[in-house]
Amino acid sequence: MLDDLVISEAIVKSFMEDFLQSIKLDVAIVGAGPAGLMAGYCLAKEGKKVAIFERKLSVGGGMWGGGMMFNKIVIQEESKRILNELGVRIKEYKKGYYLADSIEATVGLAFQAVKAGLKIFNLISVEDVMIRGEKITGLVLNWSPVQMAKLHVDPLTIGCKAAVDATGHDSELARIVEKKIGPQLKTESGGIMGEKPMWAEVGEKTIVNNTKEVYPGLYVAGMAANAVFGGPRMGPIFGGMLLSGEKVAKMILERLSSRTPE
Ligand code: 48F
Repeated sequence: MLDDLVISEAIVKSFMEDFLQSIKLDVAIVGAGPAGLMAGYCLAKEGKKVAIFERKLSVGGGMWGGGMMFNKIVIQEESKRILNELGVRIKEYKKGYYLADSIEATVGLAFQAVKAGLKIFNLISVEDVMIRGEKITGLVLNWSPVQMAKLHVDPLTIGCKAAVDATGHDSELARIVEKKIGPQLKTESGGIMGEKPMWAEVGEKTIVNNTKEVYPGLYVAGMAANAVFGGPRMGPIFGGMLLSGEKVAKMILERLSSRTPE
């Protein structure tokens, strides 16, 4: 016999345990697109306490939809090894161009990341940051339906040693920092440089270079990196997103390991 109340109790208790575990994180990632998921996968694999907060019901960001809803993605030579490691099948199309099914790539990445220990909180939007001593020390969260319904409900906060803006084209975290404290980002102008027109060849290279710390404690990865530092967009080629997620994880791991214990 199944008791409906036990089902409810199991869900509420276990969610609360997860949430309490995430009140103090090593790394908080915002956005569960390919860059955020890849960063989370790499950090979780190294045993870091890491969670992603994702506004939508689904993870995967812009990867599900392939190009113009044709659900295939293209990746290049340099990122083949990542899909191989994740167990996502790829097929050579022409020399240097590889194809994957966008659904398989999205679920494969998300599944491996969760199995590695990444905690994903969906339906939660990050609406602000906490800054102490000129450094990001935490994020301000609210339920996405609260934002959508424009309800006047105060948010809650979580703490982190490092935060990743993986919010895609909108680069929402960097934008919040710019809005709240002025042009103090580590860009040429101090503000958000803005994304440039589509150019896959250049965009895929700059996205990795632009994956950096943009304000103390805040890193940008994926499309947000090009939006903040002024690189081009690149459409349905996803290798750069994965490489950017991998790079930001590596940078944060180095930073965390060089820190004196708190
Ligand atoms: O847009 P998205 O997939 O970012 P990405 O990982 O990948 C970009 C590609 O999809 C594509 C491209 C390929 O060439 O250019 O655009 O850089 O995923 C970003 C995720 O962040 C969530 C959003 O719902 C999406 O799933 N997001 C954005 N703002 C917030 C957020 C926020 N304030 N709080 C929580 N989630």
